[in-house]
Amino acid sequence: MASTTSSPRLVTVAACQLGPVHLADSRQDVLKRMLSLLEQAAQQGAKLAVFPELAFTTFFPRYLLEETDLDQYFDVEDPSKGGIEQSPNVKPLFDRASALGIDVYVGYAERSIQKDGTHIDYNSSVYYSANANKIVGKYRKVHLPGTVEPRTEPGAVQQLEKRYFRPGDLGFPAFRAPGLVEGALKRSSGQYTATQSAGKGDPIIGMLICNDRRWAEAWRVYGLQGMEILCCGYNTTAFPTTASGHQLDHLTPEAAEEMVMLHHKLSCQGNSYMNACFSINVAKTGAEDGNPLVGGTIIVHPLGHIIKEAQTKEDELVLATIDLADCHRPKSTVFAFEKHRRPEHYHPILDRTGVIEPDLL
Ligand code: CDV
Repeated sequence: MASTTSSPRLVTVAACQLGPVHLADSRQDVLKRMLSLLEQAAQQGAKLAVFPELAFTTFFPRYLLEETDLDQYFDVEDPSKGGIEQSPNVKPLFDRASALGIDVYVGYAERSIQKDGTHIDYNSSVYYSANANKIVGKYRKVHLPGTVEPRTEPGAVQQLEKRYFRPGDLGFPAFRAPGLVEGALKRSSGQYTATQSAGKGDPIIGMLICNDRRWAEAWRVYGLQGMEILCCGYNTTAFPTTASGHQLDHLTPEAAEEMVMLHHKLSCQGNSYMNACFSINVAKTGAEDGNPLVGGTIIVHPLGHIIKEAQTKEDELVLATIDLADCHRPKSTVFAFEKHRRPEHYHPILDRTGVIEPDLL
């Protein structure tokens, strides 16, 4: 697809898909796999490596666990001791990223220690900048699927994110990633109006986690901050379930997986198009202890097409060189929000959560 006429802002990005992580796999082994993907990405010129949701462990919300069994899955963030970058489970990834000059998005289970010593748990991601040598972005998953109480029907699949995590409290904060593209306009470069500097600064990044990618509102809040790259890691069950946690019995496993893949791609492609941004959507995939997760790691263009797609359900690097200038034409034409949006008619989006149907005739 041809670039727009604005100057190219090229960056090579890597979606670091992970194959299954089983209950018996040690944190160290998983970290080794992630480091290997990071090395390969850097060798091939990538400046950004995106890992899945809850990357370091199996997708534990599928199990009903006691508090003591849960602890092992979390990384503790204690303001008095430092954040996730101090965790021995994670630090080597960021140290290596700094040495290789490659940024990292990674999902993890966050145990946030409060002033009174209690903790709140979140399903989180951070963006580590190699250029800044620190975390420059943080996100806590807002849309938590599943139930608080375990489903009781025989054979039901559990999805206990609502039990283990609190909904994210940070909103959808876009941020700029320094050093990702060459020649980015800086505040110190001079006085520019917002129109003059639009699309010329350091890349604007947004982060979502798994189920969030299905919610247009989340993308739009980032879109309204000029997001150019959306990073999203996921663990998505390879079959759609009913409200009671059962597989749809009229579908073969193949048809079920095809449907899950369709909805995943529709969400990523549609929302990338409607917000004129690239998106890097990265799976943890394969069967974790017999529990199938869909693959479908994709890098999507602002015009909605898939640039690159994973071919396996294993650890796999999906690499693409993207031109952020490609966001510019749709952002200044069909999706020039300032010209065409009509927020005076969007009240129901803020005023209600669920559906209110028109009165019966
Ligand atoms: N980890 C997830 O958020 N998974 C959900 C499943 C449960 C539907 C998803 O939206 O992919």
